[in-house]
Amino acid sequence: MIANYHDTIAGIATAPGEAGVSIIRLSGESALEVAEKLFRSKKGTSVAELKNRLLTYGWVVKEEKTIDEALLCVMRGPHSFTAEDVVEIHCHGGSFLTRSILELALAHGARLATPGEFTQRAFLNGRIDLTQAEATNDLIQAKSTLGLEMVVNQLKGKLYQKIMDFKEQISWVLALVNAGIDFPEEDVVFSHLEEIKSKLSHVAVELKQLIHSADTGIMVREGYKVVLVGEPNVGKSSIMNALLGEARAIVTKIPGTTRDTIEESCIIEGIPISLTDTAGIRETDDFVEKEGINRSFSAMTKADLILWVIDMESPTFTMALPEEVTERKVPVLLVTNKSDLVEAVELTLPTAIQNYPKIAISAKKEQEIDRLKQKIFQFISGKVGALAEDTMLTNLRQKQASEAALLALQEATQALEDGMGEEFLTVDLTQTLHALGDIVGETTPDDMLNRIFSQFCIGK
Ligand SMILES: Nc1nc2c(ncn2[C@@H]2O[C@H](COP(=O)(O)OP(=O)(O)OP(=O)(O)O)[C@@H](O)[C@H]2O)c(=O)[nH]1
Ligand SMILES: [Mg+2]
Repeated sequence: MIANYHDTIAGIATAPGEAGVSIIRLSGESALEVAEKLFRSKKGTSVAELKNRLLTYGWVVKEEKTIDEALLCVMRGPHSFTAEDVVEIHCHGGSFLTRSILELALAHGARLATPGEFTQRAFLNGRIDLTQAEATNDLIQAKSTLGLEMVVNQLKGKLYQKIMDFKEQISWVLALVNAGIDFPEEDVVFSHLEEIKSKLSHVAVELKQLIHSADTGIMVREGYKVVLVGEPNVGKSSIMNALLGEARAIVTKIPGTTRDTIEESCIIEGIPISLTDTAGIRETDDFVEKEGINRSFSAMTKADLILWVIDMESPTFTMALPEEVTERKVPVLLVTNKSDLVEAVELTLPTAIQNYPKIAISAKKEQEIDRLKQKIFQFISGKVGALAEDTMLTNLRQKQASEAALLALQEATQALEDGMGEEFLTVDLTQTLHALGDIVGETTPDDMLNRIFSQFCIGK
């Protein structure tokens, strides 16, 4: 994809399906030429003469036959999204029509854009860094207001600036160390020791904070995973429905109703939640149910919070959490359900689960559902404390590159403290710079870049 990025690409920028308007986007050296062949402005002005960023009314033509009425916009590089010449054709939104116009553009010399290729070009042409490119995609997929705010900060280049600031400080130290190698008689490193130490420790502290922010960033971007588990018939599906405010999962009085995991999204206090209902856990010979129960356990291992549902009217305690979950210390909230059927809401619980926080509700009567939501939010709010900061890491890739940078930086600091030679310091500092470059995409290998952009939607 990177090798031939000077050709002209075309893609449908709007969502597939019927719509009022669709947009076909062209980008590359011959974008205007391709547009010239398929568009006739009402006034007869050629595409090459059209002013930048103005919509021009006209018709899309195929072999001089009009196939649509359209508006065309020219954005000449470098002042465009990709920094190349870009043309947008705003046509009517029929899916056949939109595809026909795209095919026309391809017939006139454009190549079909791969997913994310427009953004990839913006990145390759230096208009945005990798974190901004990722933010562009995240913006499209944002699930909540909070997620949007976070991504907009990244889109504005706040993370990029922070990383660039780190790089500047490390480069300054590296320059001194190199000077020390070139002029050994002056002992440059020793005479700047305090300043060097303070710069390295400052960057290390800030990097640690950033790494710490990643869990929150990823959670806000992807959603906080809440999983409903428990024995059959305790009311898991009823709680799922009450939290969603719709009858999404099947509820019956027959134990073993839910066979497969069901995942849905909802928002609690601005945080996107991914809610999973699971098959009730019990010993069974039924092959299908067994498979469902395996899935229940697998959902538990991915949970950020487990809602362990217990039937207050006839409590049984044969279920146990898998080791993986207890080892990972996944928070558990005991939800004692069917409070409408019992007089006293106090339950005698086995010692193993006694200390988990609990809440009594009635899913059927929709009692205490708001309080359950608040409780869920309390679990999350410990994590979203870091949201006050405006710069966060938002995906695993950024987190891993930051961890690599921190590790190399810690090694540099250690080398300095151990009085190792400048050559050792140079290696560690260069590695730190390399890992920092990875975060913003400066040193990211091509195959990794291709993988990142291929996850984008087509036309972006
Ligand atoms: N009285 C009362 N009945 C409830 C309550 N919650 C659920 N039920 C009833 O309990 C039965 C089982 O509810 P479900 O939501 O299907 O239970 P489940 O845990 O999803 O069951 P499985 O899918 O079989 O594991 C149904 O008859 C519900 O109407 C409640 O709060 N009060
Ligand atoms: Mg169920």
